[in-house]
Amino acid sequence: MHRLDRDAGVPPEILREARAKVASADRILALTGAGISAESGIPTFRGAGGLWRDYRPEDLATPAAFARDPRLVWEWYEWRRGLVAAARPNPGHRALAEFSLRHPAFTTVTQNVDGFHTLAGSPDVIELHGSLWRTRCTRCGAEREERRHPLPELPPLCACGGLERPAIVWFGETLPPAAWDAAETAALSCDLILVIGTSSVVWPAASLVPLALEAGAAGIEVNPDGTPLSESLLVLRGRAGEVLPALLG
Ligand code: BJW
Ligand code: ZN
Repeated sequence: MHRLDRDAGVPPEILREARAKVASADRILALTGAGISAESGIPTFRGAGGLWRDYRPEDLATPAAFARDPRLVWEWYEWRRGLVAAARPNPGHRALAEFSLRHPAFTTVTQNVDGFHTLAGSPDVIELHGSLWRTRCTRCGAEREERRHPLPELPPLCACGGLERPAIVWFGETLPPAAWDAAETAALSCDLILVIGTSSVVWPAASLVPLALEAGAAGIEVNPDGTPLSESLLVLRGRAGEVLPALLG
């Protein structure tokens, strides 16, 4: 039996059952959310200590908010870019990266914008909600990588003179079509979906889970709290940084 059983805080028989599902699955899809970066010190969106407790999300993460006050929205993103720049991937990200390098039929789909999966070494990460490290021009649409922090000017300007925005998917916006297509294809063809550190309330990302289950996949949830999808998944109730090394190691 795996040595990390007790450390992960998950009942050994549940962990055994979950490890058997991993061992028997050919194609695995991991869908991650803010909870996997919590142990890196990055606040999640919802729940205690949630990022938006002092800010209403609709004041910041919508196209209308940006049109009204681009500087305020950029200041919020600059704060978050600083938090992420000073933090590092944790054992949860690393367990996924190490496992996916050993299993080529492993796909990582993330709702996170922090880039930690790639930094931990996961190949070909599908970013559904964009990245803190890219900007898009609101005039000409040009996207570019921007890793500097702090930014020399707020809001940043494109070479065309247009205002740049974070290349992040805000409420009411559609997901990047190529990323969504790849995620949907992976969901429809996987044998096992791992649902890690997400409250599973934001759509369409959360819809990947029923899509995979209805196509015949098994499902495992890694989360210290319950979610609307917990009932249809094998639940490993614990923190990703502890559970994932025990599950995938
Ligand atoms: C741990 C842990 C540890 C803690 N280990 N776990 C009604 C009204 C208006 C809109 C809608 C509506 N109903 C549906 C919609 C659509 C909307 C939506 O889903 N809203 C819901 C909130 C209701 N969706 C959209 O608008 C999407 N677009 C769309 O639908 O387009 C079609 C359309 C077009 C035109 C009109 C209408 C529709 C776009 C969604 C974009 C989401 N963007 C955000 C913010 C981006 C800004 C930014 O990052 O700066 O993405 S929202 C925010 O939530 C962020 C996240 O990626 C996303 C998901 O959150 P996540 O990752 O699940 O985090 P949390 O905090 O919710 O949960 C953390 C979990 O971790 C918890 O469960 C903890 O227990 C757990 N945890 N510690 C493991 N150590
Ligand atoms: Zn431009």
